[in-house]
Amino acid sequence: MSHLNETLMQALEGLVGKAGLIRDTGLMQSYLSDWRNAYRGKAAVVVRPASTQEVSQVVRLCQEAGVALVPQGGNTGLCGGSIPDDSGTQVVLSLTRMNAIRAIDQANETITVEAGVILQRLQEAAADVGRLFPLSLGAEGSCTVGGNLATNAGGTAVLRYGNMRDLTLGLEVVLADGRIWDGLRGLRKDNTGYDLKHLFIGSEGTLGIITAAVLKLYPAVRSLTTAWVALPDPQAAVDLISRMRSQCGDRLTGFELMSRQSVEFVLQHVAGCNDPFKEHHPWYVLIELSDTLVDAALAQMLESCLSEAFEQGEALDAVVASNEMQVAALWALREGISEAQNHEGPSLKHDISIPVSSIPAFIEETDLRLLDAFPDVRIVAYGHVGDGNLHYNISKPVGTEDAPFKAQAEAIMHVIYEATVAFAGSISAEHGLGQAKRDAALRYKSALELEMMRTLKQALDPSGLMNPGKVL
Ligand code: FAD
Ligand code: 2HG
Ligand code: ZN
Repeated sequence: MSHLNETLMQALEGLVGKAGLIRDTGLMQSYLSDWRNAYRGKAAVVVRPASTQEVSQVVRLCQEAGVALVPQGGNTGLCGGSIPDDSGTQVVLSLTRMNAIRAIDQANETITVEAGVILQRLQEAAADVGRLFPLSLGAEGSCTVGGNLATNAGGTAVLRYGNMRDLTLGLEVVLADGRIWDGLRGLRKDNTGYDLKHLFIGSEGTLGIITAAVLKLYPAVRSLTTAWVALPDPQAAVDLISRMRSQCGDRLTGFELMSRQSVEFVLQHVAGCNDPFKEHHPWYVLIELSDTLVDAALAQMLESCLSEAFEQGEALDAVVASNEMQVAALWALREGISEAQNHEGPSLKHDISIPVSSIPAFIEETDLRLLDAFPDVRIVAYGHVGDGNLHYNISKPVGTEDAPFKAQAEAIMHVIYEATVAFAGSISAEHGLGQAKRDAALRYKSALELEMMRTLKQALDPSGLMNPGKVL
């Protein structure tokens, strides 16, 4: 049963029409839990406006009624940021009907898109005009530009192109009081005071609703070389990426590290994936070199780096993909890890970042501490090593029940986050805080940083109705 007063419900329906309102509890379900089913809430209604004006009116109506809003895109976030609480009083504001590509300016190398555009569609629209939109992540078939912006998403191409913040020139935002801020400027230089767009990027829906963005385009990739390399340890990955960066420069566009355990899960659970090597190795990296030139001699460059790596003992074995199918097969081994880990029961996700140089020591020390305190848990460590970003995830010991493992989640997290902070790292590299890491952030961010964040929240959302309970 809905907890929203009928007058507000009627007003919302009058605004967005029947097609834009979901009241049926059954139809609402996919908006109320996340991809892993780790977070579940209730909502009074799901509203799906189709234009910025409609978003503005929805926000105004909810403000007047004192009703909280939870913005949602593709609902692929990993921290429960898009999931309402269990009061049943909140309104889920889904942006998925706002899915127009508004403009492409080829000379300015920009594309203007609405918040509900699926990332993959944005990549395709860029490709259609011979350009690249470089943000790339496993959920790209269902996550939206609004969610990418609100979480400042990273992914596998940050090494070369940066994260969503780096790819954004302008924003259109509906503020908490319903006013529309038109900041859709396609300027690479604009020093007219505070750069307001950066407040909303990474704010996880707690400061306003992002409705559209002007994003940067890059030249299309015309040559590509992809390799899967076995390594003895994480130090070899750090040495190899350093070698490759200095020899290949910007052509190094992907460098993903995976432990054997991570790959093992994919081989077990993701259909069609095969081990490229006969022997098991402790660590692997997936390397991608790309260039805008058709004939960029990438294969020779890779071969030269790898032969030095073999000489130095950094690499143990390597395969280079020789066609598109093989490239896809190697990426499937990497991108399948999240899904595969779901098949092994509840997973504890720790999306941490530390300086790249500290990765080997972090892994060695944290593995030891963790296994000392929690023998038999399975460490599923992988990530975007060039960004210093590890997904240091934990799966329960084989053959055990979920409940005792879940009861240890806090203590396990404590070991990992204490180590992260000891290595001058961050407890959230690319997934945000949502509801999952809010309390941890309160512990690990400085009092002054929290005070400045609260000041901004108070200034932009004085009644606290924008995604309450998330981030702060
Ligand atoms: P949602 O999950 O719907 O929302 C995420 C947050 O943004 C919520 O707080 C929500 O309230 C807010 N929000 C959504 N839309 C708006 C809006 N228009 N205005 C204001 N706030 C809004 N993330 C990475 O960074 N790198 C990865 O490599 C990566 N890989 C992933 C792989 C898989 C298999 C999965 C399931 C997720 C992965 N993610 C990754 C996490 C997730 O996909 C990204 O965070 C993505 O950017 C979220 O987009 P979304 O549209 O699904 O947002
Ligand atoms: C990735 O890099 C994503 O694959 C997901 O950021 C990480 O599921 C995870 O923990
Ligand atoms: Zn990631």
